[in-house]
Amino acid sequence: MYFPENFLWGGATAANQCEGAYDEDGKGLSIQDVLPKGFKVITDGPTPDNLKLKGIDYYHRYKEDIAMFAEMGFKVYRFSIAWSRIFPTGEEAVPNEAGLKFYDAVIDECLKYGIEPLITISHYETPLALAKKYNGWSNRIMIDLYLKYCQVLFERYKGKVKYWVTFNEINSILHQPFMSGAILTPKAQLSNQDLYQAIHHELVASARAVELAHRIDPNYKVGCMILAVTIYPLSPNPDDIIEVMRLDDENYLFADVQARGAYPYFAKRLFEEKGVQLEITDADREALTHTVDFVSFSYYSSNCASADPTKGEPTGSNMTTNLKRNPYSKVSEWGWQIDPQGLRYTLNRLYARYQKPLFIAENGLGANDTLVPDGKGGFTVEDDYRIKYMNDHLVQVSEALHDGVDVMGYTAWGCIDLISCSTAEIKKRYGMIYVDLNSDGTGTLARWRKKSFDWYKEVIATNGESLKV
Ligand code: BGP
Repeated sequence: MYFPENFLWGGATAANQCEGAYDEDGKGLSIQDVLPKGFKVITDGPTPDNLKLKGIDYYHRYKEDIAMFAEMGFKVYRFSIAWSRIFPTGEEAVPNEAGLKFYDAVIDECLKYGIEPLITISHYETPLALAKKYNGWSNRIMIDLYLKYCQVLFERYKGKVKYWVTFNEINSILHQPFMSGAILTPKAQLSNQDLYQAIHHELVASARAVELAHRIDPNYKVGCMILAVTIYPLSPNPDDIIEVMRLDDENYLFADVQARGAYPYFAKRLFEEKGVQLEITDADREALTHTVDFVSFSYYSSNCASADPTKGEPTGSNMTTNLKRNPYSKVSEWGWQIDPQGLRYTLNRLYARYQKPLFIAENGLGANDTLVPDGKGGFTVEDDYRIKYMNDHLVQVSEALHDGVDVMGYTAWGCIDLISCSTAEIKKRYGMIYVDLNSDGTGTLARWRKKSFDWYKEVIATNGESLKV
C-alpha cells in the first residue's frame, strides 16, 4: 500500500445529522429543522417526525463518541459547526457564547487525543431566518453575514484548529437549492439567473473566507468541498461524450473558481446558453483570486449519462438528476452505484485539473444493519458489506497515491450512525459505531462497536497495510 506516514485517517459527521438539541443553549432554527424527510418536504416549523431534532444526542454524548473515535486511532475528525448555534438568526451583532462553548469543548476533546479537527463551516444548516428573510444565498447580504460568522470562528480557534472547509458540497445547489443554498423559491420556479447569482455569492464568500483565514492565521489550511458526481458516458456515442463533458463542466465550475481564482474558460458559453448575466463587481473578481489550499470532495458512487434522456435506466442517486445505471456496477440498498475504481479515477481527474492536495472528506456505504449479541454481554453488527466497501475504496486510494496523486487524508462518512441527509432516516447507517435509535425515535441511544470498528482500527494502526487487494 502507498499511504504516506502522515496520511490523515479519520471520520466525518455534520452537526445537523448528529447533535440533536435543536433548541438548546440559545440555538436558532436551521433549515434542517424544517426538513423532516430529507430535502423533499419543507415544513413551517419543527415537527415531531424530524429525527434530526434529537439526532443521536451527540450534543450531550460527544465525549463518549470522540473517545471511541480516538480508540479507532483517528488522526483527524471532520465535523461541522451549526451556524445557528453561533448566530441564531444569522444577524445578531454578538455571537452566542453558549454555542461557542460547546464547540470549544468538542475541539478540546479532539486535541486531548491528538485528533486534528477539520471543520466544515457550513454543512446544509444555514439559519432558517436567513432563508425566510433573504431567500438565502440569492441575496448578496449573505456574503457579509457568512464572513461575520467565519471571523468569529477563525479568531476563536486560532492555534487550535488547522483545517477548514468553507461549504459542504457547494455544487449540490444545482440540485437542491434549499438545502444547499437556503433558497426557498421552489426549484422549478428558480431561474438560472437567480441560481447562478446565488452560486456567485457563495463563491465570493468562500474566497473571502480563505483570505480572512490566512490573514488571521497564516497556518490555516482552507479547502473547498464538492460533491464529486463522477459520470461516465452511457455509450461511446460522441453525443454522450459531449454530454458528460457538459455535465462535468457544470459540476467542476465551482472548484475551478475556488482552486484557480477565476471563472473557467467555458463559463462564458455556459452562462450565455443558460441566459445568465452575473452581477460581478471588481471587488468580487479580486476576492476570487484567493484560492483554496486543498480540494476536498465526497465520493459515494459513479453514474452514467446520455445525450438522449430516453436511453438507459435511471439511477437511485437522489442528489443529482437524470443520471443512468451502469450495467457494470453493483448498487447499494438505496440504489447508489458502487464503483471503487471510480474513486481512483476521480482522484486522478481532480488532481490533473487542480494540482492541489486532495482530501476525501466523505465516503462510505449506507446500509441496513442488524444488531446481534457480541458474546460478551453487549451487541455488535457483522457488517462485512461495509468492510468490503471501505476496503475496496481505500485500495483505490492507495492506487491513486501510487499514480502520484497528492491525497492528504480520508474521513469515512458517518463514522458513527447518524440521520441521513437525503431521506432523514436512521436506518440508512454508515457508522462503524452503531447507535441504538429506531425509525420512530425510540431506542436507548447506546453506542455499540460494529465489526468494522476493529477493522478500521487495524487499517489505521497499520497505515493501510492490512487492506486486502
Ligand atoms: C452527502 C452529505 C452528507 C451525507 C452523505 C450521505 O451528500 O454531505 O451530509 O449525509 O451525503 O448521504 P445520505 O445521508 O443521504 O445517505
